[in-house]
Amino acid sequence: MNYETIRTAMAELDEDVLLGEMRRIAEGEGTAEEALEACQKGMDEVGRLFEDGEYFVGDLIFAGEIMTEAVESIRPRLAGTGGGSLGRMILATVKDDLHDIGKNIVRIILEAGGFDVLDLGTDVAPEAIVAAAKENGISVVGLSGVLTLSIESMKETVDAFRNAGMRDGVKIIVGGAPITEAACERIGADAWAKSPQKTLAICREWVMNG
Ligand code: B12
Repeated sequence: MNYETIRTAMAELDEDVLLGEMRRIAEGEGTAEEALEACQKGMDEVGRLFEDGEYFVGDLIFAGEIMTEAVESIRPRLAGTGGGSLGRMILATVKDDLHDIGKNIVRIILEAGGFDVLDLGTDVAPEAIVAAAKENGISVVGLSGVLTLSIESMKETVDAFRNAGMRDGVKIIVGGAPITEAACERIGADAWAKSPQKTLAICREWVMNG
């Protein structure tokens, strides 16, 4: 399997080649994880081309659509037990951020790994996340965001849990392009991750070991 073809097709927005290669993965060639990584690298290239003025917002939207389709197409190969046996958790893109491709990929992996994911969508206000956690008795929360500004929205969300007297009862994991160890500390989250696989491992550990 040549993952470079996937990366290039994603970067060049070549839908036919991208989906054709993903079909081969879906049928059992290569590994789904490496295909996902190649898509991600292609998407980074899309971001760079946008910064350089070669791509426009319409291209970003199209890139989002084909990446989502590509990942959906290999869902059955993203290993796991499924079935929601690890219980319910929340996933949301934070306030003022409309990006949801990364969140949706993380959701696919968490679901494949056994979580029942309550996806609150994008641009979700801190109070709405706290209310949903309270209403559903949820103890694991994943916050996604790719704008630099989202770091502040994540911090506000963690603070909202604290102000509601619920901070000790929830584990919060944050992720998205601008998230680093330093950002995680500033936000006051319990963990952060770049890869969806690592996200699943951390959340599973929380559920298994209380
Ligand atoms: C596609 C895209 C869009 C699409 C989004 C479509 C959609 N449905 O999501 C559209 C066109 C709508 C869009 C809009 C805008 N965008 Co935009 N967009 C991108 C782009 C090219 C890709 C983002 C993406 O999906 N990456 C792929 C996913 C899979 O990666 P990811 O999100 O990082 O997720 C992975 C990990 O981070 C992690 N992860 C994700 N979530 C979580 C959650 C948890 C809990 C964990 C643990 C892990 C985790 O796992 C994921 C899978 O590996 C980026 C550039 C880039 N390369 O990142 C710019 C980018 C994010 N956008 C940018 C900008 C400026 C905008 C706009 C302001 C543009 C404009 N002028 O209108 C608007 C903002 C709208 C808003 N308020 O949010 C800037 C942000 C700059 C900044 N630092 O703040 C970027 C970086 C482009 C750039 N270089 O300038 N965008």
